[in-house]
Amino acid sequence: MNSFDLAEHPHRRYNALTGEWILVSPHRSKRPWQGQQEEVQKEVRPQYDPKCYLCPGNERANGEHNPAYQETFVFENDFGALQSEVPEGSSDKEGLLKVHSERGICKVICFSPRHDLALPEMEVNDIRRVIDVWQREFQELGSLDYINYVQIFENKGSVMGSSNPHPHGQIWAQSSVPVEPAKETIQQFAYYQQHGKSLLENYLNLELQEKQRIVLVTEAFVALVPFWAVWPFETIIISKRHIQNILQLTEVEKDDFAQMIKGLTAIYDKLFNVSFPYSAGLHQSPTDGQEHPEWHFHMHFYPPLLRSASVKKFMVGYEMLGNPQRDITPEWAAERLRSLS
Ligand code: H2U
Ligand code: ZN
Repeated sequence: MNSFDLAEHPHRRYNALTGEWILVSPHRSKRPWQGQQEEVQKEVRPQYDPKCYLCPGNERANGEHNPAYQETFVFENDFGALQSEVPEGSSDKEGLLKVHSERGICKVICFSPRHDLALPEMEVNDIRRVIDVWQREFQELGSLDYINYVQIFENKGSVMGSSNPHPHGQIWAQSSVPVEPAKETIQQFAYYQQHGKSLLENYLNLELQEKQRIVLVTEAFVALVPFWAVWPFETIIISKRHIQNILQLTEVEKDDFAQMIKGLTAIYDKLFNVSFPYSAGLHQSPTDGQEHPEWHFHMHFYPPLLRSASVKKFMVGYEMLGNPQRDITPEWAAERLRSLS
């Protein structure tokens, strides 16, 4: 038998950020690349759609009219999953039936007045305006005393459940730290306690040495396919500087972040020659009044597509019952993405 090779042999990888494991089966992906063989019908959208509830001036479900906004527009989600006024309540029966009331605020952010643009097609300056909005909202929502976490995200594409092609994102801000950032808090905290350094700072240094999983580098950020990626073309944007949240980005870094988001999403669009669907979002320190020196600002991209514009990865079977599994290696995915930059 040959010696163990990450590119050949089945193995488990550890996700240092969540403490979870994934199964990688590289021997199954020895088939030829078929990514770009599909002819995709490009959807042509108007700049303004009179029936779109996000376009300037149009009516929303609650009867309100959007203003004639020129840049970005933020409103409270008319069907928010969270509500700001909820009676306080909790119970715990023998540690088995636990419940507590949850308060929060859900908002929708229109990235642009243009119905036909997605982030990769927007000007860097306009993406920079979206980052300014994220910063402002994080500040405002995070300073409310009952808000302890502000989750900023985007669902792009109907396969991700996005209800409308108009470029938009969401914010869900709430009293509890949701499960994913809570896992990352535990992992980063333990690492910081032990090493006195940010987990992602040390991880990024390793990645910059190994180079194989790097996709795109700017002045202040690095985009890479994480060592422990679950989704075929999953990426993470990590700030080179160890900062806890978006409020600490300088003006120059915000411009650079806009550049990075445009660059990465444009690479994604080239991969299968389609407006690439994903769920993406910022992960940053909780807004619970603590300092959280362990936290390191980053952004995840979780795209579902596997082999073409229509073949997506399913998280079923073993993945629901065991743990996530992938065939193509993160190194191979990174190489594909890098070749498109
Ligand atoms: P998604 O496309 O990611 O689902 O986000 C759109 C959000 O917009 C969705 O959460 C809200 C939905 O509740 N919405 C309004 O707030 N007002 C409307 O008139 C329609 C949709
Ligand atoms: Zn629209």
